[in-house]
Amino acid sequence: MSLWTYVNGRFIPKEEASVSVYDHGFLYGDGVFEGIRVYGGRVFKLDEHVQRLYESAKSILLDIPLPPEEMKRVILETVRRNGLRDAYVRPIVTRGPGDLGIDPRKCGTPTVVVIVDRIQLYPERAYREGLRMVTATHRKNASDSLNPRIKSLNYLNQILARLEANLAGADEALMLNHEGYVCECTADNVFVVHGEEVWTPPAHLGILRGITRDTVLEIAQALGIAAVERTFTLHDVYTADEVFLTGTGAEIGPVVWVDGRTIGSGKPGPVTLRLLEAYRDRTAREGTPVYEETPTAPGGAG
Ligand code: PXG
Repeated sequence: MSLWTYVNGRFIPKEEASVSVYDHGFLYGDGVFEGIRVYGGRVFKLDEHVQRLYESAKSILLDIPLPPEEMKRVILETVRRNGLRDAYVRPIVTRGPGDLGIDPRKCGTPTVVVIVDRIQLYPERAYREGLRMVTATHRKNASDSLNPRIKSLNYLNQILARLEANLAGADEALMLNHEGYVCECTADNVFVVHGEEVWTPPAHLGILRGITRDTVLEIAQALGIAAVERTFTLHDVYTADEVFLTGTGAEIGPVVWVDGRTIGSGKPGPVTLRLLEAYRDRTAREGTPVYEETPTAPGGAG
């Protein structure tokens, strides 16, 4: 059975869902998006993702033509139509169709799309054995050029870094800012463990403030693990006891190798695994219900 995609108020089979080639999202990457997970029939961190979507849009002066509460209803309805209990949701809002010039005043109505599908960011092996990562030569976009806090459709910066990882045969790329401080990976935030402490770069360095990152900081606090936002360099990555990355798709991914250096024991570490277990526990229990609270959902398992 085909999946249904929401496009500007209508539900369309995935294969037929499309937007105009004059859409400025397509022509110029002029738009914003989110990546959300559904676990066991509940949308995890729906409010946080919708809030970030509207903040990204506000920052680029893009008026989303429906209020946030309506967007939440559309997201829930799109998941429901697909009958999935475990899924990945991708809301996208673009400047809409315009002419071939870049002037956004030529764009009439923003395009609103919600895709529901599945995603696997890293192979299963990566979670058992850990990820291998290289530092990209491409630095993060500077905050005063294209602020990485905006989750925009302009992902070339991250894609160029990801290509470097692919060329090196690695699973991920680590990105630094222009001062050489560690920022994040191509679609994930990064954490290092040093002794009793867990560090992650502060948002003002020029990163996307990940919702998984915030959840992990919260979980660490609840578990009595000292987790702090801190500026650090590659040296602190190479000498860490553990390194892991966080993201909606990846959840918590252990990193065991960076630029030829083995991290800690070379295996996923105890702090990473403790946090991952607690994270999975939350995703299994929390979230906004998609369906009436019945034991089985229409359409079967996701
Ligand atoms: N940094 C960047 C640059 C990102 O694009 C994250 C960090 C993690 O944020 P969240 O809120 O997901 O914890 C992202 C997330 C996915 C996926 O499925 C994520 C992103 C883009 C494409 C897919 O995890 N961005």
